[in-house]
Amino acid sequence: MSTAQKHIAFDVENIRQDFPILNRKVNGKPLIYFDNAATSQTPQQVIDVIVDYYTNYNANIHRGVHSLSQEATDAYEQARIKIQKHFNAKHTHEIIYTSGTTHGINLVANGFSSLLKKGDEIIVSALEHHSNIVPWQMLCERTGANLKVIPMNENGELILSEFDSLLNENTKLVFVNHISNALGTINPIEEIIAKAHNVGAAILIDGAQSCPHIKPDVQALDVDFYVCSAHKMCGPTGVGILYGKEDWLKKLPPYQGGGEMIAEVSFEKTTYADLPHKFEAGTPNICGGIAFGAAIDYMNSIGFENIAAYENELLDYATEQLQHIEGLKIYGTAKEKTSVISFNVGTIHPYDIGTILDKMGIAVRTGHHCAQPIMDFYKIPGTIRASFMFYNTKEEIDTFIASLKKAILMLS
Ligand code: C6P
Repeated sequence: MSTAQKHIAFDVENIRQDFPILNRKVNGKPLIYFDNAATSQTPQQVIDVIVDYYTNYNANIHRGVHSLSQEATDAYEQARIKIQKHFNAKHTHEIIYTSGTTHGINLVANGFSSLLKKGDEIIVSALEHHSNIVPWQMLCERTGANLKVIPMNENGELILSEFDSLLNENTKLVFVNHISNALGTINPIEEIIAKAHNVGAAILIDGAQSCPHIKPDVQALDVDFYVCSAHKMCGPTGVGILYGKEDWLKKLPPYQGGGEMIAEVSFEKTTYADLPHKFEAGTPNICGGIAFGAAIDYMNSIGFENIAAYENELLDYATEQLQHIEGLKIYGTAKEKTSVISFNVGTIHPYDIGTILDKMGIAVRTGHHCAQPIMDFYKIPGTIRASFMFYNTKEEIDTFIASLKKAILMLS
């Protein structure tokens, strides 16, 4: 399909009708929502699934013989199959429901406590969110393993030649995000995964920012663990998944103990349930899991290729206009980038610009974006971050640019 055809197929005005929140006003102005990297908005199709669940078949799962419990169990497990297909996992039981990316990373980090010893090495990247740094630091404290960091360059790209020199036979684990939340850099994860495997290390990819834009094929990537959150891809908060290769999930001990994750319990001995339930203690976010399946259906109905092509247009359009604003500096100019733009204007504090933009109905994120090492690299306290999804428009970008110019005038 040519780019022109793709563009015609992408009817953004029609798509926007699916998102009721886009009709609301904020501070008397039509909402322009450019904080999609923090959380995406929810289409009516997903809201309907949530309402249907609580209206018609709310029940606990895997526990009751009654009809409501069976309906809820079926819907929850059907959603798991949908998610498996979306990520192209080999087995349904390789999809573990979590409360989100942070939970998935902590589950794996905790599991490796019994597999690492003093002197082992784990490698993280300079581009990580705190969720993909702190759990590994805690793991190092527990085990005596050492944490090493793949450095980044001024454009916000990882320096892969430095990664090569960090890898050795002591490297046991590597963790990298697919896309940086603070800069939008798309990391070359195929290469990173292959390099990690060359020295026998396992690799976890944090897909929190990639899953809204890219459809990952975990088998083709040959990745060991991949994590994401539903709320960044048109689903609800409080649910996500950990994909893990079957062999690794079998090797890792359970994360939490409780109901649902056991085979048999006595005071003498407890045996654990098979995958995936071994990692799913307690009553899960049942409605969230079902709605996550609906969100994946929704995004696939638009098509990830269409989404990426359209969002790239928005990225180029906004970048071009921002570059013409005097004193404005964009952080993160990687060749491979998604629709996230982090910037500052002169010495104006990002928070001040964010506050004025909010008064004009425009939602952006300001601050360190839970990625303080990136801010330290650039020697700044934070940035203003505008992040676009497929339901945003060029007209919204025009309004944003005009409003930003007004804010700069007010603060200069
Ligand atoms: N980033 C942002 O505004 P949770 O909170 O568990 O759903 O996702 C954590 C997380 C992990 N990794 C990356 C790359 C992320 O971007 C995030 C969440 C949001 O950038 C909220 S801090």
